[in-house]
Amino acid sequence: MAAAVLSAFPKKIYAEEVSTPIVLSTWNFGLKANEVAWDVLSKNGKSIDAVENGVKLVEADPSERSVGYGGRPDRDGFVTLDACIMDHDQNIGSVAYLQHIMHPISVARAVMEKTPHVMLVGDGALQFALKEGFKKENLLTAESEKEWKEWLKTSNYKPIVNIENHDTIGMIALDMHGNLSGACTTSGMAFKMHGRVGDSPIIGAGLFVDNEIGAATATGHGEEVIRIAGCHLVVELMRQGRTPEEACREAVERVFKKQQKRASEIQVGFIALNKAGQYGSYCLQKGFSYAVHNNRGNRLIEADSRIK
Ligand code: SD4
Repeated sequence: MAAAVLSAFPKKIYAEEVSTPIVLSTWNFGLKANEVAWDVLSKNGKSIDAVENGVKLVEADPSERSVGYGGRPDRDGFVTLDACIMDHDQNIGSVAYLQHIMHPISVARAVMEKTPHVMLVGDGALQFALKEGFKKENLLTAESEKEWKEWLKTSNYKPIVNIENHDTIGMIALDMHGNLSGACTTSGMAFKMHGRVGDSPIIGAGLFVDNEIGAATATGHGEEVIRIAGCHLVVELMRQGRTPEEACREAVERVFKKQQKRASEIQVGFIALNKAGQYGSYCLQKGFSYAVHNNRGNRLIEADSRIK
């Protein structure tokens, strides 16, 4: 790695043993997503391909009920998806409130690579996806429909903290070329208002990458992540010399300070990776895990939390 890049970090960071390539992703399902990403990274592949392929596994899995196919619908029974992607060159692409497409992350990548824009939403995003050859599909599974009908009996919107230990998948990776990329994809909060968009497709909120410094991605209550421009904040804190964990902790602390009265009802979790390959995480509520894969293997780590 170039000395110029390393000199941006305090000595204690790069003096530690670091191992690259490396990939990190949110929640328990990050373990299987990391395997796919690792396949790309370990063969000298690009981080942008690693993160796209990694999260696609989860998007296509109907048993994962908070991302892509099989995701829980909004209050009106529509599965609406949010996703974004960012590479080492500050190329960005995003889709929000997209319906009927199994892989919103790949549509986001197509927005990044094939349009003069950075974000497409709703019907425009769908039309673009269809033009690009993506297939129109029904993403509402019988299980999610059943759960939605049950929910309609009370229609009480009360997001559950750490729902089944897997929520949005956010993935950040550093490849053998020293390049960082990230991807983030979700079906959003279950039974949200129709038209609601969370943090996950918003560059700077649910995901941010600066190839000179590091990358971060978020999970949890998107409204709270957007309020503090979460992932941009985490990367900027790393720029100021914080370790990835310190940066995540400071961002979570900002959420906590402003939301103390309802802090026990919300979750926010960040994972971060710096240019030197050092990583870390922090969350508001206990129970958030993330997966890390490097040359030493793939493992799940429980993030430290503000509320114990
Ligand atoms: C959202 N951040 O739509 C996503 C969902 C999530 O835990 O991660 N929930 O707000």
